[in-house]
Amino acid sequence: MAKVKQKLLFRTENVSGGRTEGESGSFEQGGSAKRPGKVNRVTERLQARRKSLNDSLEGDVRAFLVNEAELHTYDDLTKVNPVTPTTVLKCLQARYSARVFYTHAGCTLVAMNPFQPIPHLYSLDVMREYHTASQPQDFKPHIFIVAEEAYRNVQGQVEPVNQSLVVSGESGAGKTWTSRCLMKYYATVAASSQKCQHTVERIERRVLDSNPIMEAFGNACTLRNNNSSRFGKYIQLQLNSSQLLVGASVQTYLLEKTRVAFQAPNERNFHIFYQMMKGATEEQRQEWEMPCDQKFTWLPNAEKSLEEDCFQETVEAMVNLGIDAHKRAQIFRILAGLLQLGNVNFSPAPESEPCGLDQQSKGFLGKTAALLRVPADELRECVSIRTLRAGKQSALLKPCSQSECVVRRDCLAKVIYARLFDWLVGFINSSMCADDSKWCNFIGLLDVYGFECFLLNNLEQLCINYANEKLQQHFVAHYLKAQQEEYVSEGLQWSFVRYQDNQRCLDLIEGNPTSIFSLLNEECRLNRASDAKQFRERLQKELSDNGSMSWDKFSKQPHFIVAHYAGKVSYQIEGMMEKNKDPVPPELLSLLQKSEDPLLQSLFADTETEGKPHGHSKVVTVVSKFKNSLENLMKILHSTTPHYTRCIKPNPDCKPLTFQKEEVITQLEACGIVETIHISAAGFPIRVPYDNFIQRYRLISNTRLLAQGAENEAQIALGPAVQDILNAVLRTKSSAPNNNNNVMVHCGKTKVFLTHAMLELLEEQRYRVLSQKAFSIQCCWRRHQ
Ligand code: AD9
Ligand code: MG
Repeated sequence: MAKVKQKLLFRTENVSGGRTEGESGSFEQGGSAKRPGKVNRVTERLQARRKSLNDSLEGDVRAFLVNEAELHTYDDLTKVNPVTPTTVLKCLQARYSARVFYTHAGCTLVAMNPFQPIPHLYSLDVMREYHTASQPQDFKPHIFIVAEEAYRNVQGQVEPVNQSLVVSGESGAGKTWTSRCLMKYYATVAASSQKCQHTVERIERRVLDSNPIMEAFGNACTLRNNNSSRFGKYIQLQLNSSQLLVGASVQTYLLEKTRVAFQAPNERNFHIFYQMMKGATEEQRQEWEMPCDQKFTWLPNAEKSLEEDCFQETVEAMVNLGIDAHKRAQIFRILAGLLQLGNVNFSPAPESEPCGLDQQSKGFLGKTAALLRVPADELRECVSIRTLRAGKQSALLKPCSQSECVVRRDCLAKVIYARLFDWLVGFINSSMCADDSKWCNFIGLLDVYGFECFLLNNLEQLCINYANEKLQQHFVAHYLKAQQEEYVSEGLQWSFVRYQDNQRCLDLIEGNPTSIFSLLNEECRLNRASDAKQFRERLQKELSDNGSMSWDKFSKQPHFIVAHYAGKVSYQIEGMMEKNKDPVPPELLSLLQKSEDPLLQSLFADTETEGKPHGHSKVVTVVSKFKNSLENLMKILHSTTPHYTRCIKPNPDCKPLTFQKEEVITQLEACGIVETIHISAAGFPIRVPYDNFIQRYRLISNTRLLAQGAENEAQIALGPAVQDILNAVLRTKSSAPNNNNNVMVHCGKTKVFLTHAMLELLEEQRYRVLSQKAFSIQCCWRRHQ
């Protein structure tokens, strides 16, 4: 007997409910999920363990819900039962160990980065397999399923529907890699026309060749990724009525132009500079004043050898896109000029005099001027003397301090690089874009920077995280729709799911009339000296009733904290207003407009150089521009059918095939997978096929399986037995007040849908029945003694 008792106690300890405290309130009948009325000892123990159960499911309930040995076989994370961050993590880990890198998560695809080439995973044969399959969804999860689904959807059953593939994830997770993979897929499967082979081939080539160019100019080696994209990108692949790729257009977002003049320790400048330094011919070296042994301040860590340093590949791509030799020479000469500019240093001078330049700096300034085709003395004057305009005619010249000279020098480099990048994007577009009459639908690929939270965060991170909030809102709306469809197909009602949306956080950042952005813009428009403390006080006064904002009481620097869906981020206010204004001294713009280099001149041709009278300048701020471009992007996304791919970086050191749990769970949170799980938990996260359910709980009602039917008729065949069991359980708690059992269980067409609370009730009742049986056996045994 002692043995039996011990076993039963063990069972009680291991009965699990798995619901976290917060979730119980998310049901429509709020109180129903909480256990009202008399709480017996078993329930107490169950409740005490409830929180930890989510993290560590143990014993036979886990065995009943999740079969650990088979976790790697789960192709869809939402089918892991129950869906909790821990079970999802274990499933991903099991799959990663089994070298399976793609897993569905409902309507999302999770892509784990293997950090090493996986032979044959992306071969032409595999592409063909997915493309020609009658049901690609039945194949193993793969980025090609998403690609193919979007491709088939474009045709639409009723009318064609544009598609968007949104690829997100943190730096180094594999977004750009995935986007390239998708582009190759379409360039292959959408290019089979025999008739216009020549044009199609050319356009495919151009579309693919846009990648090395944009990566050379927009990517850099950072601490997180050797080939980190320093801009966001949305590329539209244009398809004609026969589903052939006939063109493409690309839109970029928020290039990190500061990198031209500032590289964090152990990071590098944009790849193109290193490519030039390593790949230049002797003749080019002479022209660019770039001997092999020349050290450039803005070219740190040049000794590091990367596969991205291939100049020849970039040049070939430029040739294929139609950038002729003359234009290429102009582009590279301008870039060489920027490198020279970085070596110009200023020495302090008395207040009434311009800063000095030593012999070396004079030399570099001269080379810069020659390469940019501007007069050297004017260049020197522009970076070291400010022109103050009091009225229309009079102008006052004021020498800049040493630090002001550095700011102006860096500003010159940044504005030239940013405009050159935009020009390149424009050129690429003109070279790839098809005539409106030639295409009718598109598949859009979005490769944007993921959520960022560093030790110090400023305007760049605020913009990036704001973009992620927007995308998350879009994703949640889309995910809920997909969930709703699943519920409806199982014959369930939908109104039970309540979830927390991120509208409040978005209102805080971009809302009208008062938000962080609006206050920031107002400060910039007032054109007064930027005062971080004053700005923080305004934020505190005007936005403190928004619960998404808080303050770091202990910080000496003026900061504010925003509670994003992916976590809290503390933003530095110091420097934020200046970054938002992003001013370019008019003297610099005038100088560049006078350049004898036609390309450089054209980059600034439309720019207004005369400053408006003090206090009335209409500043188009960084956040206004970004908000506008993001709103346009959201409009496009809303008008398309979205497909989400979440890339996950399994370890911070980019080591091949290494899975670190903490690293992964943080990203699952940041990319919204955990949020998705919470949403799914707000409904009926435990879904048990009828026969499994009956096998485990039949002893509760002594039900007999009177009817046996075909599997697809589960509801008819097994429904009464399931109902018997549920009735038996629900009878035991029918005396409880506020008890609406409808929200705890639903019988779908093939499965029973349970809340965690209902699972607890079932387990509790099962335990009671087992205890009673054990007790009867004990009595019986004693009587026979
Ligand atoms: V960043 O935000 O631009 O800094 P990404 O774009 O998310 O970042 P990227 O695509 O550049 O990351 O991937 C980083 C590296 O991971 C690549 O250079 C590859 O070496 C590696 N990678 C990514 N995905 C795969 C894959 N499916 N197979 C093999 C991969 N290697
Ligand atoms: Mg990238």
